[in-house]
Amino acid sequence: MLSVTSSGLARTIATLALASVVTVGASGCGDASPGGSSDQPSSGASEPAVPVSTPEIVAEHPWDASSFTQGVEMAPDGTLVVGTGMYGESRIYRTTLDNQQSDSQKLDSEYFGEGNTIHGDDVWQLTWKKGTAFRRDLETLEEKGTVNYEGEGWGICSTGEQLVMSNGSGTLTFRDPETFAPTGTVDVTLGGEATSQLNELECADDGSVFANVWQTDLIYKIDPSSGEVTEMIDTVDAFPAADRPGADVLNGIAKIPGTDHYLLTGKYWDTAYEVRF
Ligand SMILES: [Ca+2]
Repeated sequence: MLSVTSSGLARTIATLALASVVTVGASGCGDASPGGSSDQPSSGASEPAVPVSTPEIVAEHPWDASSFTQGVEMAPDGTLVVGTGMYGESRIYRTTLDNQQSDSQKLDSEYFGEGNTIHGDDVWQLTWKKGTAFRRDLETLEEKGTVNYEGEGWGICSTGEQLVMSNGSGTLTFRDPETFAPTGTVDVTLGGEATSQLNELECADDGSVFANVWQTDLIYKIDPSSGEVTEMIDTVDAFPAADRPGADVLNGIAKIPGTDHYLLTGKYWDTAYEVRF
């Protein structure tokens, strides 16, 4: 997870992923009306397909380019809770859309921070390989306790009733939001094929789960009851890698409550893009 991905590789992977599931391009879908998505691409006889859309950028916000962004979620008060990675640099902090930061809590150097989510008055923050999740107070982000889990921690979101967690594979794990105990799993599939490297997550109001796909410019919209990817959002043209030299991959998705907008950013990005899908 440490490698800095070249934009070329990301584009190639994204292109391959798209080519494998659609038979026509997504061009012409960029002007989709708010909340709308692209038309279903026509499908070949044996080619599975899901709709592909491109995000419409409605605003740009400053982002801390020193943040190896691993998780982003907007709190009810409109502030953002941001978790970052890298050994010795991992932390969690609160920020405004104007990048006014507060409540920064550093992780011990043995931990590589990963995704985070808000559930009630708690924030859950994952770590990559330690099998440790931090439970924090939403108001202060101070640690309230820890729990252990099996495997790696990548991304997490709360549906309000349960937690959904990724671990670098194509399988999502559901967890009890109070105890963090696993309650089930679902294998995520795209056109019937297995997926992998699901990363930062966001639980949407309609019950679907969005997932960044690590090392690509793609976001999957997932039906967590079936595991099926129902739509792909291709950001390659919206956020050209050439516009952010030195930055790493897309990794950060947060809904803006009360709107149909989402915030998208990435590792070492200096901008968070407010978009509609
Ligand atoms: Ca998120």
